[in-house]
Amino acid sequence: MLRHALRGVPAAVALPVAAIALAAVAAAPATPQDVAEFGLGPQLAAVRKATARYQDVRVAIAYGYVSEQHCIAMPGTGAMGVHFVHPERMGLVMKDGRIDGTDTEIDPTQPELLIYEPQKDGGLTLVAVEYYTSQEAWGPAPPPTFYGVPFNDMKDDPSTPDVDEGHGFTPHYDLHVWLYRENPRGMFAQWNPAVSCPVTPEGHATH
Ligand SMILES: [Cu+2]
Repeated sequence: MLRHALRGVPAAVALPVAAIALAAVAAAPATPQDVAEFGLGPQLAAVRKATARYQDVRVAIAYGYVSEQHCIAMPGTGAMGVHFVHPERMGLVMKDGRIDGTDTEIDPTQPELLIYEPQKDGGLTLVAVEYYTSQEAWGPAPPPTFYGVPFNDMKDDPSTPDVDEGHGFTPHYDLHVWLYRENPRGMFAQWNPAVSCPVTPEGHATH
């Protein structure tokens, strides 16, 4: 009993210190503009709290996220980075050579994708979380929202054969939330000019 109580003391002291250290590394808060515009300060804080662990990519992998390998950029507009998908949370299936999903549940604390920016030293820095559902699975209802912020309608445009607006996915709804890298274009924009992909021999980044 006494030993148990003594052992409990250092843990109780250490806990707040660890909490403060975690708060210090948790990056970019929502800009005042985002909070004012959408009034989502507490919701964004909750998502950040639930996803801060994925700043260590090894933790993300342990939780089931899988790298999509390519760093996606739109030169002149910005980049996303390297997507890590969670096959289970998406209900991932392949359809006509594209990624499709059968799961329509959207849980803000359990994003279907995480996005990392490759670093010069080979490391990966978490920059955003992303929510996803396939349009076919979702059905004719209005697009899903993140606390009222509507998802983007994403599908390949057959009239631009050299660009894949669907990014390898079948038609889907998605929303990026730039919780870990402040985005000058806004918290929920598709592309972030403050994120970059490494220059490849073929040119600047892939799409
Ligand atoms: Cu993306």
